[in-house]
Amino acid sequence: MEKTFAIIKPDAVAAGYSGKIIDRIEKEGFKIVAMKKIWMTKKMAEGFYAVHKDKPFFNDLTTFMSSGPSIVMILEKENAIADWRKLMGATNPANAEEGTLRKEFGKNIDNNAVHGSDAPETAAQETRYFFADIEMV
Ligand code: RTP
Ligand code: MG
Repeated sequence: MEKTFAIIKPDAVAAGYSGKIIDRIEKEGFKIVAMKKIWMTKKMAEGFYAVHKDKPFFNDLTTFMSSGPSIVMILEKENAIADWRKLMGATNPANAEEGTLRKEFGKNIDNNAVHGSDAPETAAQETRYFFADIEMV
């Protein structure tokens, strides 16, 4: 079984989509190993997305991620990393396939509803960034 790290981003939480997204996660066969609602500081968001620090969208991205509560989760399933990215859909909801979360709940490339780790190393690193061992059940 593989684990991945996921976020329901501030736009989706504010719009009241958390329940619908969590329902979909369970229906698609992911087990929620850990979950909590947090309000990231700008500094936490900057650390989380440090890989993008030189990109032109870095300031907007980290301002958005610290603009309100989000829900962070650890999801478990066979092939969890790739399958969660597939369920999320393309980064830009305009290009996301029918049936994906970003197609259904994303507004635009900046407000795209969900995050998912892109590789085993980032999944492990992002998990440690937000969760202590005792929170992983
Ligand atoms: P995420 O990390 O949030 O799951 O999204 P992703 O892997 O699909 O996309 P990534 O390249 O890691 O970008 C992180 C977030 O930055 C915003 N972005 N804006 N304006 C742009 O060209 C642009 N490119 C990326 C998106 O909100 C994306 O989710
Ligand atoms: Mg990414």
